[in-house]
Amino acid sequence: MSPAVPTEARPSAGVLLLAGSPGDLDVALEAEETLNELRISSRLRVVSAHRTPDAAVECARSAEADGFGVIIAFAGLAAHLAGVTAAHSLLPVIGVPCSAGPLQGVDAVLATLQMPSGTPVATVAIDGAKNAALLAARILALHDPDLRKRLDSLRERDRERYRPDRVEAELKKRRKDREGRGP
Ligand code: C2R
Repeated sequence: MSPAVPTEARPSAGVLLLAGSPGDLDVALEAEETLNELRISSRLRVVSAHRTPDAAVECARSAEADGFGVIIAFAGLAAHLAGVTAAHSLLPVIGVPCSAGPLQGVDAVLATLQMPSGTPVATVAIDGAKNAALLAARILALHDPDLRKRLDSLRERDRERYRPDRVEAELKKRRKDREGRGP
């Protein structure tokens, strides 16, 4: 049986980042940072399925021809951007529900998650920009062995932070701080 993951090297496609409003940009920039760390090219645009529907549809339709392999859509409130994007592209779409308004993302997480059958959106946590970028990277890494290595090193670096001796040192420091504060 042939392997499921091709082993030949191919340059990785980029990631298209779509934010529903300038208010979502801080979350979107966190994803951009992670993609930069992994040396994955990306383009960040603000488009809205509600306010600029033609531009949103155009972005989704041209994304594949523009060299993107995954789309990440960031939106809060009644978040339709990821769903509309998935309706107009066959690329994998990851939805990031953004914390906004009185419900702080609970509305957006349901809107992004509860897609009707036939139009898939992979939904991450509220403001889960880093995981969205890492998930996009894992998808692209299926066809890019070098990217796979970079992902592996990044994960190793993250794991370092939770090494038992480091966690133990943190525990000691916190105990000391609490003692210092008195009863
Ligand atoms: P403003 O702060 O600009 O009023 O936006 C945005 O993602 C933002 O979180 C408030 C929230 O409205 C969201 N929005 C959507 C869409 N367009 C804008 N959910 C969409 O296309 O789904």
